[in-house]
Amino acid sequence: MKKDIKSVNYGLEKIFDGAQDFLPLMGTDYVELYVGNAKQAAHFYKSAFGFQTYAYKGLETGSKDSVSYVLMQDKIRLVLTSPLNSKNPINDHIVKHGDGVKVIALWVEDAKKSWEETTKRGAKSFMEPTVEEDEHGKVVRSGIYTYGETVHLFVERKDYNGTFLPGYKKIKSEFQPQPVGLKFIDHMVGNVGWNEMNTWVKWYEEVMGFVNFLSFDDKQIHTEYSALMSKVMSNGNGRIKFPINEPAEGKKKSQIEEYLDFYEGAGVQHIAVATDDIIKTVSDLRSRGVEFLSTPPEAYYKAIPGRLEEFSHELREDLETLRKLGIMVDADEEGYLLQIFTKPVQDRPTLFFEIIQRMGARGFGAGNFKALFESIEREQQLRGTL
Ligand code: TYF
Ligand code: FE
Repeated sequence: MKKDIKSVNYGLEKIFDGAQDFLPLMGTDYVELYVGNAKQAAHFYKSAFGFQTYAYKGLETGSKDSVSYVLMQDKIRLVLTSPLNSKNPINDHIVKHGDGVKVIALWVEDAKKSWEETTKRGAKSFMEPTVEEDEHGKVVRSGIYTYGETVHLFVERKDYNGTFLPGYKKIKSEFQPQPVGLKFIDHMVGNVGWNEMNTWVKWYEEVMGFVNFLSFDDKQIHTEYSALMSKVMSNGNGRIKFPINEPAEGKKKSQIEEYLDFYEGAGVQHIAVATDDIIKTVSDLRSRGVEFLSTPPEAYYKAIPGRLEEFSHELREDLETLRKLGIMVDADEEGYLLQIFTKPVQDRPTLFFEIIQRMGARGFGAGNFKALFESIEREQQLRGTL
């Protein structure tokens, strides 16, 4: 496995090397989840994950059909949306998928051009370029479908200085739990159906101008029981990274298959959020009741000093503290990374979160895949889905 990491071609040179990026992305603008009860979900993300109340639309602001709570933590904006009556099509999304990510919104300079460039390359339109205005200026948004019923919105806000988007009002809450140190979205992972990974890799290449940044096949990603394949897509400046997973044949049911069964199709599997103090972040999250996958065995932690030594990296954190918190460590020649995964954050075993701290490494924790998947399989066992 170490050999594979060493031989990695990060691929971004392709875009930097002369070619014009037809879809310049400045970052993730927001992530919107469709949920059954946005008010309660907002409370959970505030009290457990340390998000702060930021903006709102609902009956009080004249929004008769849906309600949205916008939460913020450093650069991360999370929108939680619920329908207010049975006629709203958001219901169909929730009935089919349960709570989950509907929108990955990307921050762009020109939303109209983003829509034109992507639809002319084959993207299916979700929303034609639309201008929304209020006394603070205007926002232009447009959107395209990606895998499953998930969409990418392009958000142009250079002529806007209001709170979030027109139609939302800024709100303050008496209840403001302290942030836990989540900084920005590092990557968001999609699970797609059997043999569909390469279709979506090609789609991100052709439609969005992304490059295949890293790949893992089922020979690398497997346990005794199950397997999966994964390819990481990145935009030109590396700010947007979307790994795409597909299930692979194993002795038992892959976690990707379990996801597809319960989400009833392709969708976002996990949101990885970056912190620069994972020990504090994970300690806080644990004390607030966030549940993480079971911790790797003793033998896993015994092997870490060797892994780091192989690449001549010095671990700045105390290994015993990392072990107690269940934080995993992976290394490559550029540096190391620290990561941990929550259990699913809703009743269906679908969406979960990853907390990641990069100490130079640009990978995705390939050295941890085995320990991680064994931990996921212990959960699958309990659910009777392995
Ligand atoms: O994003 C990644 O690739 C890592 C590892 O089902 C990973 O976080 C890959 C597949 C998966 C869970 C985590
Ligand atoms: Fe990840």
